[in-house]
Amino acid sequence: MQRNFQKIVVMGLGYIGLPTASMLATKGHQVVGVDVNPSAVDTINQGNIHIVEPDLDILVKSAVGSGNLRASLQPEAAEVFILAVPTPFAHTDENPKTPDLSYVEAATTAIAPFLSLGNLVILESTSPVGTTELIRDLIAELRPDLYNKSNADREPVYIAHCPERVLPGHIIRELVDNDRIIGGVDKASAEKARDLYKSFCNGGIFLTDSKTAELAKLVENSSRDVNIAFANELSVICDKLGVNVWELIELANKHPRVNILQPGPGVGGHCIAVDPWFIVAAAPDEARLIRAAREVNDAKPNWVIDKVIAKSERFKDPVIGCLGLAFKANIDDLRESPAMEITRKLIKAGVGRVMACEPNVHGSFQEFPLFELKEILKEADIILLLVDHDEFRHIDRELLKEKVLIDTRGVWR
Ligand code: SAJ
Repeated sequence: MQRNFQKIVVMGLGYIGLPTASMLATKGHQVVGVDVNPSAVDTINQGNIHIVEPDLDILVKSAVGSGNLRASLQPEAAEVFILAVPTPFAHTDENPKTPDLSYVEAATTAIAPFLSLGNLVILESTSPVGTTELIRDLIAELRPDLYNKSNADREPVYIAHCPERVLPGHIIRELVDNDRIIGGVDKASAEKARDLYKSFCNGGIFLTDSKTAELAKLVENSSRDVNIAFANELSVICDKLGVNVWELIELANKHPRVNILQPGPGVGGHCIAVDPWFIVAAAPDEARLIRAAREVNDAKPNWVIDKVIAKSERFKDPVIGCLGLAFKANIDDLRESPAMEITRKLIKAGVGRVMACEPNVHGSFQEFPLFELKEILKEADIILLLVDHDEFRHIDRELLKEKVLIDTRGVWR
């Protein structure tokens, strides 16, 4: 039977926090979602969303409409606290690829005054090994009263890591269906967190310690990164040898034990392009393959740019149409996007007139002008397909006949 927690505070209402908070609310929990962005808080309280993700609008509307979800700028007392805040790079001078835990620390500091014995604190953010223990230590430092010897026979503050695993574009389904790993700073913490996830998760729930859970998440994304790097390396080799990489991969994948992923313009997003570096930062001499894969994937945008420059040479005043800016198909997320990097660098290089199009970005976009697809199809000499959005898959091939095509996603193979 489902145990109802008295109140759940979710810190961070982004791509993970908002779906999780809404899902918990639709399962009958009282949820307060907290974010530092006042406009996001207002939007959510009106039952609307500030990010693009299929079906999230319906979920948020229903969660807010039921009265079980409300958004706020401030945390408050609750039984459960879920931290779903960003863990980006620190961008220090000596090492630009070290993890920045300042958002995790700020969220922990913000909830600390509201914590009571018996509360459960869950870290969902993808984090370097040791972060959950760091949260425990920070809480102990900020709230020594909770760790008094006189509390020895009372319930402790439970602390666990339950790394998010959902795929942008399929978040709502994966939130329910995916298996989850929960790592506690002790066994009781992991068990307590399991009760919460059981209330909405149909997948298996597997308990371990917090460090193993942290590394498991980093390893999942690194495994995908290494596999994409293999595909990207193949695309460069194939280009040199005059072989169609898309056909090659399709044929190689007919082998029962081969499953090569797809090449692209590089690897983007705030996860796969970031998380492997957390392993490299922790074990720089040992993580050789993981680092090499990152380097292969990070080199791909410049390789694409060189291709565009080479193709531009035959035009006096080339017009280059860049199709897509998001980091992958059918989403609006521009974070760490290779398509953005390529477009930006092409503009800076002054190769020609660059016309970019991103159908999922609505409203203001300051950095450079955006164009409608049909304008680009009319004016561009070179069409550079950077993201396999549905809109681009359905382009009438007749309209492309006279163009130079550079297809980084194999849509027009
Ligand atoms: N990509 C390729 N070729 C492929 C697959 C992906 O070039 O064959 C590129 C995409 O275009 C994109 C990047 O890789 O630029 C990452 O896209 P993705 O769809 O592989 O992954 P994300 O970043 O959207 O989500 C990943 C997922 N992790 C894994 O699949 C192991 C997701 O389950 C995680 O929850 C998410 O990272 C996260 O938040 O950590």
